[in-house]
Amino acid sequence: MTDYIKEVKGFQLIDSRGNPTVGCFAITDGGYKGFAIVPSGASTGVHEAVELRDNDKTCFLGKSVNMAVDNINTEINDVLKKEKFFCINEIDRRLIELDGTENKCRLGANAVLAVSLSCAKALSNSAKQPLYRFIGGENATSVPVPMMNILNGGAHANNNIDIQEFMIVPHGIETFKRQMQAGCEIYHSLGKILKDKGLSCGVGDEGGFAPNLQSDEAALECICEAISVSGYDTKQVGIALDVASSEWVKDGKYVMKKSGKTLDAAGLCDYYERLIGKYPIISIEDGVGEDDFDGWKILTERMSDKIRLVGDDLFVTNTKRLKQGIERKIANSILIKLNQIGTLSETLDVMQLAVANRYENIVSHRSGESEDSFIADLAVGTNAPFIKSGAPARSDRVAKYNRLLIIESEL
Ligand code: 2PG
Ligand code: MG
Repeated sequence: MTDYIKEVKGFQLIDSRGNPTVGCFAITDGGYKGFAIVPSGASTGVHEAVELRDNDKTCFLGKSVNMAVDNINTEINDVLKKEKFFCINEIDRRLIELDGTENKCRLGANAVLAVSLSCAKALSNSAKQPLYRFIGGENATSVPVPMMNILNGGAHANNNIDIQEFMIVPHGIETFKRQMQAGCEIYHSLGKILKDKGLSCGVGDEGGFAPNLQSDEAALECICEAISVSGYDTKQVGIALDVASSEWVKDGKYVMKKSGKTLDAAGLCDYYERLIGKYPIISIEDGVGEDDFDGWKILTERMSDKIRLVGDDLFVTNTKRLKQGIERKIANSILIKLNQIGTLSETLDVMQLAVANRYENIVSHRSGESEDSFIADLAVGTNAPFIKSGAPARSDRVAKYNRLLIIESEL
């Protein structure tokens, strides 16, 4: 590659929740551009890379990101301008060095990631390659199955449901195009079922419905009904849950605030086993808390031969955390979120480590998103078997699915 990054320029933009976020333009010497907007989580893991916010209560309720944007426009831009970078690994390595902290809190993981992703896009444009090819080369051949979040609870919705995400997974249907069709049809069926019951059809942060229901199990009942009235069976369409239980941890127990239940890790596993026996659940994410390694051991020993056990807050897209998990033989899948670690290269490293150890990669959006569809190309570039990007509705969510529809037609 002969082209190099000439300049980066940061902006404060707005995310899908109405909060400020960081956007960045990168321009190569040859005039090719790349643009990226970083996402932001609500149920963030304590071990994630840190996004820099101004904490000025008079501005966007403390959430403005002017310092992160300034870091791009001064320190980072100065370095990139002075030292010519032709390749994304080198850029990421230099950004990590420049930040100098373990969790990117000095420059801000939001600043660092915006630069990393926009530079990757600029270099891929310069190489005249689609982004997924730039990431994965000729090996990038498969489109992931979508995990579509059609009912929201937990920290993502103002309702009485404790489980954060109820996702439908059309894993028994061929082609992404048909999988999306099934997702949309089931989403609308669910909306109708809720409406007919006189329940709210308002949505949560990720576009899924957010009704008040009798229980979390009632949500599963409604979803199964929606799958069936849409003409699909449970071999074609399964269910994935992100229980996001790190949010429930209190004094060594799991307190489901909304329903008022308190359980220990073994009790939670009993609960999940009962649900798995009754519903077509194929995957549970963050079944126990991010630092509850004993709980993860129980969960893994009891359920890893039956379903996917996904570590999100547990692994935070971090090679060191995944290595610990591999050594302890806990979980069997990993959620991949670029902003948990802060650069493209580190994300690719952890995905490789996962594959080498037979953990499945599930590429993921954040609950605060934008029109940026980078993760669609990331999933194809790495042949990830799954992507979760929220409901098959709302532009911030479908931007990724639409990109995958286009990529599938190219492949
Ligand atoms: C999760 C994500 C995305 P958040 O927990 O998996 O669905 O939520 O971005 O709020 O951490
Ligand atoms: Mg999660």
